[in-house]
Amino acid sequence: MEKTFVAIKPDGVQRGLIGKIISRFEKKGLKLVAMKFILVTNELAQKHYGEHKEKPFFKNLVEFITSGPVVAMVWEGKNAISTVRKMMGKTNPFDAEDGTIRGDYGIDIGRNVVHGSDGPQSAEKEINLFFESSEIVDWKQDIQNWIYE
Ligand code: IDP
Ligand code: MG
Repeated sequence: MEKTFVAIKPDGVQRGLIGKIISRFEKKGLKLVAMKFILVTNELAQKHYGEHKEKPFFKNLVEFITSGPVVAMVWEGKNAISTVRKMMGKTNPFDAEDGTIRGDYGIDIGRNVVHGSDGPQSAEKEINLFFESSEIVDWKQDIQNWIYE
């Protein structure tokens, strides 16, 4: 099954949205396989957001993501990457549909509450950046027959 990297950003943590956000992924039927509560170092932030290095918002983005704790997670499921992206909504909360995480909880593009990998390559890169392979938990979700045909 596909795995994706998801993070609740410092704004989501500060605003007390950890439980609400995790609950959405749980209710969807995705399986949590790794999770930790961490401060992102400058070095990790630079690597994680490396593709945006030349963008005008890069400096603020790195400052923001290192400004307070984040919840780093790996979720697994059929089409987990695109499922999470759909549940998060568009990057700018203003454009994100109601019912998506960013649509329901955000206003500003620089405070959009969650991160989710945008494809198989970034998922692999991001999971490996944030987690040791020993931290990924291999477990059987007993209700799987009620989530998948
Ligand atoms: P994504 O998070 O939906 O994948 P990306 O384009 O990869 O969006 O951008 C990474 C993060 O950088 C966004 O989630 C957002 O927090 C921030 N960001 C993107 N574009 C802008 C912008 O134009 N101004 C400020 N911040 C931005
Ligand atoms: Mg992205």
